[in-house]
Amino acid sequence: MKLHVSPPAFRGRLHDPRTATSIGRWLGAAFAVCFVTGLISHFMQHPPGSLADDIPSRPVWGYRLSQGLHVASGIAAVPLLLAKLWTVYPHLFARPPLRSVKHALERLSVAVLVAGALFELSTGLLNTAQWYPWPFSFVPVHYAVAWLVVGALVLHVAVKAPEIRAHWTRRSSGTLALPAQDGPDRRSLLASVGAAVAAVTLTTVGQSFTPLKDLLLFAPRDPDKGPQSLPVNRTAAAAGVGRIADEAYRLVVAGPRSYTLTLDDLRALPQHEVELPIACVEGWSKSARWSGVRVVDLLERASAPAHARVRVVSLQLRGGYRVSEMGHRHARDPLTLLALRLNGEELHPDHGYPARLIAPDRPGVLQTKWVGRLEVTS
Ligand SMILES: Nc1nc2c(c(=O)[nH]1)N[C@H]1C(S)=C(S)[C@@H](COP(=O)(O)O)O[C@H]1N2
Ligand SMILES: [Mo]
Repeated sequence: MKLHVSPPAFRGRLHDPRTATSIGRWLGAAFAVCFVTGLISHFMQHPPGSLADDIPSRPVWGYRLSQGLHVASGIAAVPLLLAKLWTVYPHLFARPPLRSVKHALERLSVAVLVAGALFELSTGLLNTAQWYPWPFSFVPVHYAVAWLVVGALVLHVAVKAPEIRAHWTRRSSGTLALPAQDGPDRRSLLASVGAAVAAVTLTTVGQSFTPLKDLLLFAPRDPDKGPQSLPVNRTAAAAGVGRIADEAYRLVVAGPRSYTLTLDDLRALPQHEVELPIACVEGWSKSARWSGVRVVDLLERASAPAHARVRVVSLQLRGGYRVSEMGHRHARDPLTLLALRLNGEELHPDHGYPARLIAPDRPGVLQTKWVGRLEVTS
């Protein structure tokens, strides 16, 4: 007796190549933006070797825009990916499942693409919520899998080039059986996907694009919440520094001519005011008014050479963000301050009392708080 199982029948245009291509190009665009801005963020945080000196310190909002786009395009990709998977899932039931070596390789690349894309979007999304329910370290893994996804995506687009070309030229070919006209069903599917993308974007993008902050609904961070109206990622208590006593505080500037300043010495130096954002890699961003001493003034006093880099060291004893490095463009920028005040008041302990770094066009993780030492490095 022969057992006959017939695969489910999928008819209708919502599962056809034209719908898949329509959604796919928006998904592809979201992934492209996400990948490029991810690379920008990666290189600004971990510049390889001599590249550290090429990182620009302007425009001041550069990293804020780039990282805002990274998180927004990742969030927009979620409904797009779900819609795309729904459109193409009948292919999972196509028989025979494997037709040739070439077909098997193509299926394998799609499996890598789908798994990698789901991994990147879910880990990225949980990261914006500062929730790390996994045993590996987020940044290197998120970065490595991004390359895997992009490789599989390029392969996928190459394999599907005939379908994509047929869609763009609106030519119906016999083998691909693309309907020449769009039907109302397809239009309403695409409109719903577009509405979903608009909804998730508008209700989250306010965390970095403050004019839309009143629409925040799902965004994990409200840019207005926090001491001195500025969010905090790691509090003084969590960092183990608590409130640093004024009398005990010293700033050491280590260079060709090293020196040490007390808090009163720092307050007596020329103070400057700047308006600069904290742009956290996790997607929130907020501008504030900072005042303090120019880092370039502190470096000149130590006779630092013009091309010197600077290592900024926190009084925090443990944790990945206690040290940050700065190329000479950031170190010499007149907007780069060792800030003592925020929005007209002394820094709150959670914002780095008594002194924190604030520099233009710089990822939030590198805006070191509770600074105790500036080291001139060559
Ligand atoms: N020493 C130290 N500095 C730090 C951090 C930290 O954990 N330790 N967190 C960084 C991160 S991730 C961000 S986004 C900003 C947050 O700055 P805020 O608390 O002033 O808003 O501080 C940065 N500076
Ligand atoms: Mo951050």
